[in-house]
Amino acid sequence: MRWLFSTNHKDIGTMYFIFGIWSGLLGTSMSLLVRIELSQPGALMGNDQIYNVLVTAHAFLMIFFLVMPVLMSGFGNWLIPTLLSAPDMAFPRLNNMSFWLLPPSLILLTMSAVVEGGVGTGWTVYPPLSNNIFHSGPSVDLAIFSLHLAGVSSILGSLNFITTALNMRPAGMTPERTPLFVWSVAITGLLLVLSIPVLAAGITMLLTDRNLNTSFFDPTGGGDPVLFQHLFWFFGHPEVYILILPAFGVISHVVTHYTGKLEPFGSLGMIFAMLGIGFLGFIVWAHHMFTVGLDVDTRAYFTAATMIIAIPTGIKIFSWLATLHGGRIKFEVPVLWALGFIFLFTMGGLTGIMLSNSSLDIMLHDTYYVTAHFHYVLSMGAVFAMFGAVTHWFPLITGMSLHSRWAKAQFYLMFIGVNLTFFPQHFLGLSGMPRRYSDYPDAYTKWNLISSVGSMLSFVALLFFIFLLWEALLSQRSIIASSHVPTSLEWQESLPLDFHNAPESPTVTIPKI
Ligand code: HAS
Ligand code: CU
Repeated sequence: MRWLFSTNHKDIGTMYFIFGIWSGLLGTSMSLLVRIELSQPGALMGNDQIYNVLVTAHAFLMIFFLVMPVLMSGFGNWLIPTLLSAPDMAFPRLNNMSFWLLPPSLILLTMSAVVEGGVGTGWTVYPPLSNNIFHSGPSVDLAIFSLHLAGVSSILGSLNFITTALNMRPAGMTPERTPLFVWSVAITGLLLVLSIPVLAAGITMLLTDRNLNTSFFDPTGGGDPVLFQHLFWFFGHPEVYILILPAFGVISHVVTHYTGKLEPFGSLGMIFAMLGIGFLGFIVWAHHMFTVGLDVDTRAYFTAATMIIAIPTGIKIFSWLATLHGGRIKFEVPVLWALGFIFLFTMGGLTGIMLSNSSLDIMLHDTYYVTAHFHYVLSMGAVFAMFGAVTHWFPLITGMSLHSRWAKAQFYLMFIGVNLTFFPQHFLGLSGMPRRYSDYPDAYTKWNLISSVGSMLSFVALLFFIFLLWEALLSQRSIIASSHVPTSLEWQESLPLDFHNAPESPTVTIPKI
């Protein structure tokens, strides 16, 4: 059991993976219950609070306990020291502590769902629904403490990644030569350090409103519930870029690797694009609040500022396409995930641009159109990148390789499943079906049924993927025969011995993994 206390970046990365897989499965089971409830009109659970608790826990689990731990912390831990050829993270013991703050946070979250009525507020925890009148009992308090712990974990992890990226680069690896995944995680860390404290403030004020008779968000005491929305979304919007930036880093590496190119197209432009997305992410938050009664000038500003994000994001998309262009593409399974990512993330991005129009958003807000938008950028963006990363770096991490043909079949199954699930939700949203309800008029039945069937298909694909991981570990297929991704040990041994003390030299090679 000593590895539990390990300060080694690979051990800690692996612990994040195991943790993320576990909470991802829990989150998936909740999404399936949601889709079963919605597969036909009428009540299945017969309890709307339970339905809302499932929706809330699903979002928290997927965001804070699957995508962030796996994509940022898991792959960040495995790859960043390796890409920098550094011996470990800058603060190895802090690294272990960042991880170990998460299990208690997850325990608090699961407790919040099972004690008393559970948290049925949605992941946005808006008061007045989340105050002690509409959510009496300890559930919301437990969820707040869970977020506090996860927040501390994220801040400490971010400081570690930022410091490692700044200080542990080998001589000669100038910032613009630093690999894009390292940049993406460092920028994500910066976003977290700047945004989490604002969430912490908001939920702490909610905690005191609930328990200590303050009235920050209570108009009868001179407070304002809209203040909570501002605090939440000042965190919440950067958070969505926190989920997608490490995915961007992964996609850059995957498309470069399998096109046989030495570096991605427009590497410097991509660095600035990510910095631009990170900065703009902080000045667009009220596009989530167009219906609260913002004046028309404020709405015009937030619409315009939001649309500008299409430019740096477009730079990313077109740089990946340019990297693929003219390359000898080796169609292994990670490329399929990357191509799927580029196509479907762009679709999700375009519906985001639609939603950024405040006039349209007043109609579309809180409908399934929003649900479709964010699942395209998350389930087919962040999660596709995660699959891309797992399939690409599986040999590096385990020394074994996945069954290539079956893995391709698994991709196509998942691709069909998620599109079947989420594409119809655009139609439901455009015809006015609100999100976060457990029932709907008969007119919405067809697309809901198709969506539910899609979710079952995705679940089968997920089980297939777990089988693939198991099969690969069992098969002991050597990576030498079937893949050209070196293990990290091989990679480190292939470095020149004096790499760390090399004089500043423009010819230093960027590790290409
Ligand atoms: Fe979003 C709601 C707008 C990106 C996640 N988003 C959400 C929610 C989540 C989420 C989770 O303005 C729901 C939160 C909740 O629970 O309520 N989003 C955008 C915009 C972008 C965007 C403009 N979102 C993301 C990413 C996410 C994410 C990335 C996570 C991974 N989003 C919104 C808005 C809402 C919203 C509104 C609130 C809706 C409501 O009512 O609640 C952009 O970053 C997307 C940029 C990407 C592209 C594609 C590639 C660019 C190319 C360049 C050319 C394109 C141009 C545009 C010039 C644009 C290829 C042309 C325009 C056309 C329409 C053709
Ligand atoms: Cu946003």
